[in-house]
Amino acid sequence: MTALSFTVKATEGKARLGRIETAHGPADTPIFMPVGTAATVKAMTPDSVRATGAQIVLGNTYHLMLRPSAERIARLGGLHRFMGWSGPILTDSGGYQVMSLSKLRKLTEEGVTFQSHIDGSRHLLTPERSMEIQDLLDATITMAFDECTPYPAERQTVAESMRMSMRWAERSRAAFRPRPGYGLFGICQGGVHGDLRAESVAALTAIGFEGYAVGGLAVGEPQDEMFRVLDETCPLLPADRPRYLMGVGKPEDIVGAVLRGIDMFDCVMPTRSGRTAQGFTRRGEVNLRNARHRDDPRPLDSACSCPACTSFSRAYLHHLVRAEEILGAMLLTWHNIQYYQDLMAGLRAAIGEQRLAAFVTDFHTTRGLGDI
Ligand code: PRF
Ligand code: ZN
Repeated sequence: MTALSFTVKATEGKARLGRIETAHGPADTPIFMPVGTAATVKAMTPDSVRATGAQIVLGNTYHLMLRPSAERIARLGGLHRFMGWSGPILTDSGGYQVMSLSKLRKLTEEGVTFQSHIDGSRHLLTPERSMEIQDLLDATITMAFDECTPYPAERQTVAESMRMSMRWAERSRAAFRPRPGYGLFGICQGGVHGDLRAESVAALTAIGFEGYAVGGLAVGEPQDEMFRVLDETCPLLPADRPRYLMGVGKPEDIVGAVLRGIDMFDCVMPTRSGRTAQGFTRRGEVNLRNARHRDDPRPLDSACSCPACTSFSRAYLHHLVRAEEILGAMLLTWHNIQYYQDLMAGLRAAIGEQRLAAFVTDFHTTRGLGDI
């Protein structure tokens, strides 16, 4: 076995049904990967994450290097054993989280120096150190070290940032230790500029990666801008490698991106909003804190098979949220991840049966009806 492999099983338009085979098992695409930043998908046990149908979870270089450290996790047998998740793990490379979370950061050609948001300690993250950390964590899928260009930005700033990320991509490839069933993904940058995106894809494909991510999107640009960038970028990416849209997104963003040829997604939305009383349903999002739920004996989403929906009422979930009971966050997180996994399973089945267009029409129609 060489690096992880990817097979496209069916297509409909630009959408693809595929399978990634890795050292830690398979993953069916289009896939949504729950975020497990600090070696835990917040409020979920690994068994419950698995029960939703999730096949890959995310980890973060930035958080884990600061606490409990990559070296400690390596001594304890790697991230899979440490967090009790035996399936594939994808780790982000750290640069994005440094820019959004740390204080006093300084970016140079070498990498980024920053102060921890936890204790103020100083650290250096370079492409080489990021590869070393992700190797110590035993990440199934390692992400190249990049800079997520802020939005909006001057075209010249976007171009220079993208070109540095491409030099970092080359250093990431050189420092990555290949292993059977593992892989390194490059990350395309270039903001909302089609020609810069094309230059970035050319640089990445010349280096060669097991998969290709589209970074630098979902950073505040309108949805139609994001979709236009995907329209222009996806056709340039190698057809035989998985494509990952980083940090996306809302259900309608995911559906639109699958239609444009994206295979992989991650987002804090289902987990984070589960802790702030937001529940995703087939008829749109509902806030369980709202008083309209307090006497409602019906399930959150009657089409959902999760414990929150099969064992409890909206009134009970409302009560848990209002009383700030931990179970409220647990049940809503479970439900939201289940919703995202059901959406992905629906998309995969539809592509496999060549009825994606009808599936997408129904998806938008049902959401348009609104709750109740
Ligand atoms: N780069 C990396 N991680 C990311 C992004 C990126 O551009 C984004 C952009 N939405 C989310 N996470 N390395
Ligand atoms: Zn549910």
